[in-house]
Amino acid sequence: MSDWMKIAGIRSSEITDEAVFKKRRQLIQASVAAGLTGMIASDAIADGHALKKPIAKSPFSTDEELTSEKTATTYNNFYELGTDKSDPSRHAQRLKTEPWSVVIDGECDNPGTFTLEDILKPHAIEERIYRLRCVEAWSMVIPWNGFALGDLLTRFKPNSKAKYVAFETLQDNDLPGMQTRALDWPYREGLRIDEAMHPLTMMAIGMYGNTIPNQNGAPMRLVVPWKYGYKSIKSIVRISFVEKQPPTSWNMAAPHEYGFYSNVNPEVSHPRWSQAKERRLSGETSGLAALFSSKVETNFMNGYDEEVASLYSEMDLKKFF
Ligand SMILES: Nc1nc2c(c(=O)[nH]1)N[C@H]1C(S)=C(S)[C@@H](COP(=O)(O)O)O[C@H]1N2
Ligand SMILES: [Mo]
Repeated sequence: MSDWMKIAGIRSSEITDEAVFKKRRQLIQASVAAGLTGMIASDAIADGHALKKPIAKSPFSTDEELTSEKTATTYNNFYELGTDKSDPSRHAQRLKTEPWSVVIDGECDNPGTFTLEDILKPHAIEERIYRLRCVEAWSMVIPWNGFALGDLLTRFKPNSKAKYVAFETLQDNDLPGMQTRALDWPYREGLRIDEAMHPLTMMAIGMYGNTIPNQNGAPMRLVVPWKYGYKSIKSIVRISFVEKQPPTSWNMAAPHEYGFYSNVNPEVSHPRWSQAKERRLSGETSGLAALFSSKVETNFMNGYDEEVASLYSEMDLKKFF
């Protein structure tokens, strides 16, 4: 049994059948339509299966060809471990993930410092095959294992002042990248509370059915599939409910290039390159081969616009990029 299943208290015999996730899909669709995203967690849990059993494959999954596990674990962005794509896997063992604790603070009724087990144990783990589209115009298709971030956040009872959620990565000066000024450490990211609560937003603790490797953000990282990859912050040690839009690492580094929203948008170019297409690192493409792989059109919101468009109906997405 893989570690993440142990951590989440799952027995391999508890894999649920197709009917269960079809039902969950209906629930989620109904809730999204009704704008009741905050209620999804309790509905699914009350349904009896979500608390203890993994759902084999989420209905949110894409059926595109998977990126090979080798590519997904050796071609990475994780600046704390170095800026080269091969640095994170080369220096992976320098990230110490045990013991791990997570601080939950800010505008909520149940703040505290929690062990990893406290954080993960109540959650059913499912597989979601999501594309992750990097702002550097490449993308991968990865089977992530995890659960909806909203299911975690609601446990801490955010109050009415919690308009945003801020996240921070581990800061450890022994990590090779942190001895440089590549970014202003710690790595920081943030979401508006409705984005954080959206059922597509995932806390991942595994990939390809295995515990998530250090270079991919062990022991837990976000995956926000309709936003550029840098929003999917790795190795999270702090989650803060805040009233004002929090500072985020790439936005602080270059505000004209990286906005707070960072929604995948082929119509809003990065000032130095187009975002209209992406190189799909599928199958075994890795390293140099990736540079020569063919380009595919980039979809608005990475193809999730039907699910997330309502979050932005009042906004000019060219201004709030
Ligand atoms: N802490 C931290 N999280 C991070 C990054 C980083 O440098 N540090 N890079 C981001 C970027 S730019 C991308 S594209 C994705 C890459 O995730 P992957 O290596 O698992 O594919 O992680 C994101 N999360
Ligand atoms: Mo990225």
